[in-house]
Amino acid sequence: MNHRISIIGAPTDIGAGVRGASMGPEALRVANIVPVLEGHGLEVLDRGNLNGPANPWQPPKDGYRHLNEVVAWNKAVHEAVHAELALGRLPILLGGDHCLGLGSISAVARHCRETNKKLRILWLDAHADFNTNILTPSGNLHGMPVACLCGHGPQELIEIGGQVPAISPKWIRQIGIRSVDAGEKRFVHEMDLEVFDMRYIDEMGMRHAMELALATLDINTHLHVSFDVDFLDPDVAPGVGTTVKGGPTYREAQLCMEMIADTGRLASLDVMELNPALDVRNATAEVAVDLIESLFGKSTLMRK
Ligand code: HAR
Ligand code: MN
Ligand code: MN
Ligand code: MN
Repeated sequence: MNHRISIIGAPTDIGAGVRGASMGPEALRVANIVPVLEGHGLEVLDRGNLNGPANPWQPPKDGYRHLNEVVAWNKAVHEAVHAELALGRLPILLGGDHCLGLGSISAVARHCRETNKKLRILWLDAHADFNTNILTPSGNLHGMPVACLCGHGPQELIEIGGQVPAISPKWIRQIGIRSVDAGEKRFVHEMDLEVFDMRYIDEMGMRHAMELALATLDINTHLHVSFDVDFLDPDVAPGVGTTVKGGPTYREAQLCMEMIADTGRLASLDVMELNPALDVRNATAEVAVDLIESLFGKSTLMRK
């Protein structure tokens, strides 16, 4: 794995239906994300925070809330993430709400085209984030980034990566899903997304889900993890805007991260949707940093 890490903060809640994810980057810093990674021998550069428009808190227009502002933030994220990849570094995007996964992953996809790499995306989330302006019950763009990446969304958003669609649905594995809207569910099936939902994890176990999600990676694969903190059960992670009961336990999430670390292929990461306004003494930020530590190779005594 690349040991040169760049932290990029994107302090906005522009795509969310609840305010507060804009404070996520600072809460992760307060939870010691930089020294914890440095403690594992990684070289960490904190690039500070990106800038973008304020949240005007308006109702949706044509099924999209704050589209212009979401485009501006995603352009900033796209350029920042791409610049770090071009320098040969491993970007960690600190969100911010999950609409920014579009800017981040479109940058990763562009970098993979430029360097002839295969791309595998692990989408760790309670939600499929596969809505369109027709299907969405809310107009919130954090419910749409996966559809946008696959080419289904407003032109000014889907073209940010320079190629439409930015990715193929075949490159994605969704894990932990347990809240999908009715129309969104039909669209997930139509596009044939590979989803390891909570029912699958209950029946088959996290180990088996991850074995399949990580199958067929090779030396030429760029592995991107988009970690929506609401992936976790609300008992361990209350500090998110859209909690959904019945998520992975602390240990199930650790196993997920440990198995990703074991591949040695992790090359970029998003940490999204942390909402300090809803957290309890920064506990969710601390759990997120714990899990990130495992993702970067903290191991138990059983392994080297
Ligand atoms: N599916 C719902 C909607 O589109 C809720 C989406 C919530 N998304 C996130 N990110 N919190 O996963 O409004
Ligand atoms: Mn999400
Ligand atoms: Mn979510
Ligand atoms: Mn440690």
